[in-house]
Amino acid sequence: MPGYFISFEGGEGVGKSTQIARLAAALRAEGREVVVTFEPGGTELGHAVRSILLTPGNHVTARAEALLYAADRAHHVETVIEPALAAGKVVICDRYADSTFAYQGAGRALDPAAVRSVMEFAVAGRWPDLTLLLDADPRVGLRRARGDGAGDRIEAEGLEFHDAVRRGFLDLAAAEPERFAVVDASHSLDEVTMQVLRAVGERLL
Ligand code: Z5A
Repeated sequence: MPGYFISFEGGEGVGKSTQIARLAAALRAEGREVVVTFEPGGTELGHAVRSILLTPGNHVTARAEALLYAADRAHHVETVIEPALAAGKVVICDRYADSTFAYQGAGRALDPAAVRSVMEFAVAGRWPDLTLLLDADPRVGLRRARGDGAGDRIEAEGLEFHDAVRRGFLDLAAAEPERFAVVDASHSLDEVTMQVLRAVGERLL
């Protein structure tokens, strides 16, 4: 069976990790080999980069931030994603290049062409076969993700930032409807799972 690459995207607390675990279980029950991974941090190097990027109080400029996410991704693609796809596995990745377009491009207002060129270099031609965008008002997601706390360095940004990120994701989905499936993540966990399974079932052979 050929490998298949699925990414999950969306704002904080939209339910990506929960839905990924459910999708992986459903695919394994059908006999598929599944690798679940994430960014930033799906490798040893990524773990170190993640800690720089998300520790509250760290000063990281916007361009440096984009490049650190890109470095994590380049290493992750080459050492985890490509080998798993070559072995015919389904790879499910919690966040990928679209997060950089949305957070650093739209959220930090970096030059979109520059961000795209860095992303092309980082992913080396590997784009997801399917991207599930879990979409919800940031107020819903942040409440779920933060609980009572202030969250990590990026969660702690204001609502204006998270609204721009959401618009960024929706613009990406509108520009590439053949790759994206947009799921309304404001519904209950089970309803969201049904939408996810339907979208994957329609595309994954
Ligand atoms: N970032 C970036 O800026 N640029 C990049 O290129 C990349 C990332 C790759 C990574 O954070 C941060 O890095 C992220 C973007 C930035 N910004 N922040 N912060 P992360 O990996 O630590 O976290 P995250 O990806 O934002 O995910 P999350 O906050 O952990 O949430 P989630 O995985 O989407 O949700 P969850 O853990 O499945 O659910 C959260 C809670 O909500 C949990 O208690 C669930 O039970 C509950 N939940 C989920 N769905 C529902 C529904 N439908 N109803 C009710 N309750 C629900």
